[in-house]
Amino acid sequence: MTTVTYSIPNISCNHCTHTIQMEVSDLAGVQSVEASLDNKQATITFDAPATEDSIKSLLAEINYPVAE
Ligand SMILES: [Cu+2]
Repeated sequence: MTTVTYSIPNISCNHCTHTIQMEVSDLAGVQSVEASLDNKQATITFDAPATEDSIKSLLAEINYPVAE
């Protein structure tokens, strides 16, 4: 199990955090998603088949790209 916190500048309201939590939770292998409006971050716990790349790709697709 891996837990990673991503910085996501596009988070601007509670709808954003809700969308991220719903969409990322649907990815196979993702165990938990905690998105924070205050920090503009999402902390995601996952296992195979999810990977950092697949999570970042999904976030970019739904318009919440991860800041590098
Ligand atoms: Cu929003």
